[in-house]
Formats: sequence, structure tokens, C-alpha cells
Amino acid sequence: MLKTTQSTKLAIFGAAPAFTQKLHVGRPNIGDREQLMKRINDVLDRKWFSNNGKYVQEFEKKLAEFTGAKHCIAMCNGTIALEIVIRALGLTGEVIVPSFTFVATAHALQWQEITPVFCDIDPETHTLDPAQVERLITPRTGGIMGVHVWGSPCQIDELTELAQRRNLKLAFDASHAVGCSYKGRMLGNFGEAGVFSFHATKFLNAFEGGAVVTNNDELAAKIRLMKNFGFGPGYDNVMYVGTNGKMNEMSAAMGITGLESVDDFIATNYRNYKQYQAELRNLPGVRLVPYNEAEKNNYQYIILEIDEWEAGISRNELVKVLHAENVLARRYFYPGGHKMEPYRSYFPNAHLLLPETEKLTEKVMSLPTGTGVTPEDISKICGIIRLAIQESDRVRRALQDELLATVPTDKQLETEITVR
Ligand code: T4K
Repeated sequence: MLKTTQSTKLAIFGAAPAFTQKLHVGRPNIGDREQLMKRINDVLDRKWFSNNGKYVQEFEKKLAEFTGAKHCIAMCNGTIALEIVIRALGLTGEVIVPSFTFVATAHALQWQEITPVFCDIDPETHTLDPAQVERLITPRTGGIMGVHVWGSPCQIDELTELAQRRNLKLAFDASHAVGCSYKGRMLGNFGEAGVFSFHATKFLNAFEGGAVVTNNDELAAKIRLMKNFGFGPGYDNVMYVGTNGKMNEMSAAMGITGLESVDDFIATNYRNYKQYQAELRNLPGVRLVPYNEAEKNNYQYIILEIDEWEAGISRNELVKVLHAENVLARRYFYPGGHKMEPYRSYFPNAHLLLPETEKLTEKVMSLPTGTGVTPEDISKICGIIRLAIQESDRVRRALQDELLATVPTDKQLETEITVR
């Protein structure tokens, strides 16, 4: 255990930052670089860059096998994949979504003039609370979009039962959930369809990319048309209104290469998770959000909940302490979709129905993990957190002083006014 007297070593007290270079959350996993370069060179040599090329087809096949889903349709990113699923399902009116998610989930609806109705979450799983979903159903409700936040599965059985009973479409934003399971079955397979993101920061990345997986033949066929301008087989054969959601060959090459290393990524993430768990154990006010180890997980997110009263400092203060040390912890998903535009203007009272979301967005933070982070880095990060909490009074005072130092003095204000 680090001694309290070492607190002078914190950067907010003037010491050198613990890390000379910035340590990011969301550093991309790369996999076997040699294999990747081989594939990239092959793409360049064959001069086939897009439009359902060899690597896209291979990626779709491998991802379908990996998830156990019947169909996989690769796309240029997760947001377009969400938009296309929403459209292909014929959703209209209102769709119930969590506010506690990346804003793309709501935007994919609003973009098509469908109203995202923000629903509160279960504070344990950080995913939709089915009882609250039911309360929000109106005659205008067309469907439910659950989000497997952090790869943690929604309460899928309850949501499925509810959707069937109320005759609603159910789909899942599984952007975080490649490689995760629910009752032993891979996420992506539930509801009408599941959407993955392969953004650079995701567990499996394709630089940028996304995919829809589904077991519904008709839906899959529709989505394939929609993501390619509505083109059917042969030349000049437009059968449907569509857009450009295609994945390119470079992205697919990256995706395939990453898929080959998935076990290594998981092993590293798991090792990191267990180390964080051990080193943050018994720290007052700090809860490392646990994974259900009975399921498959990608362990991609290290999520802390900070209880300000127990820890003596708030989540925001801890984030400031870490940033001063060059550890760029993030406040995902702050402040919640309902407090972002245009939603906060459309629904200024939404917070009244979102008490758990409101609480969570004030206490949750994400720490660096993945293949770019070493065990030594993690020890240092945990040491900083431990010190900050041991010395919470001093940390608080220092941050308040810093805040006061940014408030202009009367003299400065006077000068400013005279200059104007
Ligand atoms: N649904 C959910 C639940 C999602 O989380 C997302 C995406 C989507 C839907 C939409 O899928 P996509 O259309 O994106 O495929 C990032 C990502 O841009 C976004 O894809 C992701 N969610 C979201 C959770 O995180 P920011 O605003 O946090 O990105 P940024 O630039 O601050 O980067 C995050 C961290 O990653 C930084 O510490 C730097 C590091 N980073 C980032 C990039 C791009 C790298 O180290 N290398 C990189 O190349 O949104």
C-alpha cells in the first residue's frame, strides 16, 4: 500500500505527471501487423477497393461464423448500420432507447424523424430497465432499441417477452458487444437484428466499420439492398431506395486480421480487468463494474463508479487528477443523450423520468485498457486513484484553489473593462 505522505507526488500538487505520454482510453487493437500488411498490399495489387470485394465477403462469412448468426452484412460504420436496420424494420413514430448510450443510438432514429423516447436503466447492468420500458409504451411506439452497454447484455428475455406481448419490433445496438454472450448465445443474435461497430476504439476494429447480424432472411435481403443504393443482381437493376453503407476492402482486411487475434485481445483485456479488480479492491467509494464471468465477455471496458460521499472526491475530481497525470480517463456517457441537442430542447423534462441515468452519468468513468496498456501502467493508474482517495481533502482543496485561480480578480476585471 502506498503511504499517504507520497501524495505530494500527484501532478495536481506540482509533481511531474506519472506518464510522460498521454495514455488514452480506446487505443485500437491491431492484431498481426504482418498479416494486415499482406492483405492491404493484396488489395492494392488487385485494385479492388470496394463494392462487395473479396475481403468484405470473407469478413462477413467469418463474423457470421463467430457470432453463430445466419446473416452478416458489413457496413461502413455502426451508425449507418443502425439507420439501415431501423429503416428496414419499418420503424416509425416513437422508439424506446436508453439515454445512457453513445448519442449515435438516438441520432440514428432522429435522423429519420423517428422520436427517440429515452428510458431509464437498471443501475446494476447499466442497460434498459424493462419495467420502465413498458411504462413508456404509447400507441405511437413502433419498437424498442436496447443497447448492450460495455458488452453487458440487456435483460433480453424480459424485453423479448414485452416486445412480443405489445407487438413491438425489438432490435439491439450491440456496438460494444462483439464476442459477448447471453445465456451462452452470442450477442447480435437476439431481437430482429443486432448492430456492431468496428470503430477504431472498439474491441474489434476495422478502422471504421459496422455490421448487422440477423437470423431473418427477408430482413437480411432488404438490408443488403439498402446498403448498396438498392441495387439488385446484375447491372443497372435498382429495386429499392437505398444509400451507401458499404464497407471498403481495407476496413475488411483490418476486421479479418483482428478477428484472428480475438482470443489474444480477450486474454489481454481479461488480465487487465483482473489486475484493476485486485488493485482497486477495498478502496472506499470505488466500484469496478463487474463482468458476469459465467458468460463470454470481451472485457473491453474498465468502468468505475465513484461514490463521492464515500470516496471523498467526485468522479469529476478524480478525472481531473488522472488527466493531470496524463491518464485520459473518460466520462462515458456524459451527460446522457437527453441532455444533448437536439434532445434537451425537445424534451426539457426528460430527466424527471431518468433518475438512475442521471445518477450514473455523474459517477461513471472509463479507464485505459487493451493491448496498448501494460501491467506497470495499470499499477501506476491504481496507485494514483488510491492516493487521490487517501488524500481526498487535499485534492479537493487543490482543485478548488485551481478553480478560484481561474476566476478573475476585481483588479483584472477593472482592467478588462477599461480596455474595452
Ligand atoms: N452505438 C454505441 C453504443 C456506440 O458506442 C457507438 C460508437 C455507436 C453506436 C456508433 O458506432 P460508429 O458509427 O462509431 O461505428 C468514440 C467513437 O467515435 C465512437 O465510435 C464510439 N461509439 C464512442 C463510444 O467513442 P469519442 O467522441 O469518445 O471519440 P474520441 O475521438 O474522443 O476517441 C476516444 C478515445 O480513443 C480517445 O482517448 C483517443 C482514442 N483513439 C481514438 C481514435 C479515433 C485512438 O487511440 N485512436 C483512434 O484512432 O467517440
